[in-house]
Amino acid sequence: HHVTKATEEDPYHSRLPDVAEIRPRQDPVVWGDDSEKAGPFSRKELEFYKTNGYIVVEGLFDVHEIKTCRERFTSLRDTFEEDMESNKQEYIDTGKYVCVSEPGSTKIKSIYSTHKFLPVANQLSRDRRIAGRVQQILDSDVYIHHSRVNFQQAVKGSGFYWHSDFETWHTEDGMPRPRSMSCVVLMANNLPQNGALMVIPGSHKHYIVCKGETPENNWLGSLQDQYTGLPNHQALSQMVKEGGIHYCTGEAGSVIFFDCNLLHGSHTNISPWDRTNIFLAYNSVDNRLVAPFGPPKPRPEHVGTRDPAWVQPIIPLDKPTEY
Ligand code: 6CS
Ligand code: FE
Repeated sequence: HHVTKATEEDPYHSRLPDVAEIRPRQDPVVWGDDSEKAGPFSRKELEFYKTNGYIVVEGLFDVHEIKTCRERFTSLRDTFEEDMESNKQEYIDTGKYVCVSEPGSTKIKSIYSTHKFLPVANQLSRDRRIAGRVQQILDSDVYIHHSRVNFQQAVKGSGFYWHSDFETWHTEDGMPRPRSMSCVVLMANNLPQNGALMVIPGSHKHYIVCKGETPENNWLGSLQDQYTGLPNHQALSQMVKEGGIHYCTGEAGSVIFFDCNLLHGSHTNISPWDRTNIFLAYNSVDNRLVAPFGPPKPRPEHVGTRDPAWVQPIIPLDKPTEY
């Protein structure tokens, strides 16, 4: 009976041994008072975001800015890839960056925490074109929950199965409410052919309680390939029946903004074109992490920051100097 009690107290409780269900979302998507919303997003764009759970803004960054950022990211990747290959590792923690390979390979899938140590990434995370829009949607000051450069490399990129980020962030990181969102800055053209992000429009209005307890130290493997906290076939069918599946395609320089509880995924990149993106997860300062709602031990700093220095409000940057 402890199990029933936990779900009643926590509207977003997930990963019990025997509960799989779809619950209504208990919180807003666009926060604050609609009538007073001024900012970079128009009313119409906010309405689209509220209904669909995502929006793509084309050409938010120009080609020169993106080229500079992409070169920095790929040279960082190439440095670590040499280490991965020579040491036959699938995981590198330098004390600053954390690099994760594709499952069963030494090709780099993601590099975490670039916003903390790489100047271009730090400025991107604070750029007003992004941070101003995030503040508008979340109606508060914000900080970065985690960041990663996702390399969906040509031929080798493996993608991710359908999931809600918030399901993991709530259960494993102790994020109280879905007052959080992500921005994906496209560093290469994203096409269906090279594994563009897929979303299920409208799915963010439902909370899918996933069956199955979280294994110990789940986080490590889950960054390569997620097996826990996944919607079952029935939930997936229902969400797709209601909202369909949309490819968030766009040219380099476009930005995808999406709600933390939107179901999304991507498939294998067997094309000859790299798909390089930076993923920035923002959280409201009024929604900082507490103890995890699932397993007792929270995930490490690079996936859910608790460092007092990094949970401070971002001050939007108007004139980036690094790109
Ligand atoms: O680990 C995270 O925080 C994010 N990444 C994955 C693969 N799943 C959960 C969440 O989206
Ligand atoms: Fe995700």
